[in-house]
Amino acid sequence: MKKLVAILLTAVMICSVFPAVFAEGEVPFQVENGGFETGDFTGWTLPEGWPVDESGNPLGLSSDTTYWAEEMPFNQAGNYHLDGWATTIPEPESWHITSSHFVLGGVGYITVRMGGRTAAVKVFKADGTQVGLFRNRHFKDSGFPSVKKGVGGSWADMATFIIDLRDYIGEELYLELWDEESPGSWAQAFFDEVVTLYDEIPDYKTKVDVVKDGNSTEMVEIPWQRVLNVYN
Ligand SMILES: [Ca+2]
Ligand SMILES: [Ca+2]
Repeated sequence: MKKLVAILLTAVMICSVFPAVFAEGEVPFQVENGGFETGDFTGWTLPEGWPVDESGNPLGLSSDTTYWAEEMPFNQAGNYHLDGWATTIPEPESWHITSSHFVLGGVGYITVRMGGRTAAVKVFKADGTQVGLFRNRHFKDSGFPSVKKGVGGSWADMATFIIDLRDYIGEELYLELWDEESPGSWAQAFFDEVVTLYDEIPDYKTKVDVVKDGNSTEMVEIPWQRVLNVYN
């Protein structure tokens, strides 16, 4: 009996650590390679003409956790993120990449880390109908080099944004990660950790990412935040 209980407990633990990532059909609940942890663009579609290195590999992924002499934090998750600078695409220009298709499961919320003034996430139905536009509203060019809330600003550091897609639960969707065209400085975008399946609504009021502050050894919090749909 004890053994049976132990087996059942183990099964429950495995299920909670590794939630089902495949829908009933072929299309999974989670976008492929949402955190770029393959170290390449597996699962993502790049536009024609995207810059490549001398071996023909697309540019744009970085494993740097900080930038500049002040060691500003990117708030990268894992070992890689998508880095606008690393694409080598000139700053005044716009770019985007397209995710694999997913079926929106769970509670209908997704999260994306984004930084840079012109970062945005667009959401589409499988037939190409756009249903969402969610812009980074974390960018703030003051208080350099601190990213501490209420004291510093936000530049290439990514915050985790919670996107409410409950209207589309059960539907097949895909995302585009955008560096939107815009005049002026900091027309850059940085992305990581696209998660499209949650079994519980992430509590954006309490969740934070913790990073080492710019030019400091102090650990500071980057709060998760809700981002509203501005597509119409
Ligand atoms: Ca990552
Ligand atoms: Ca740009």
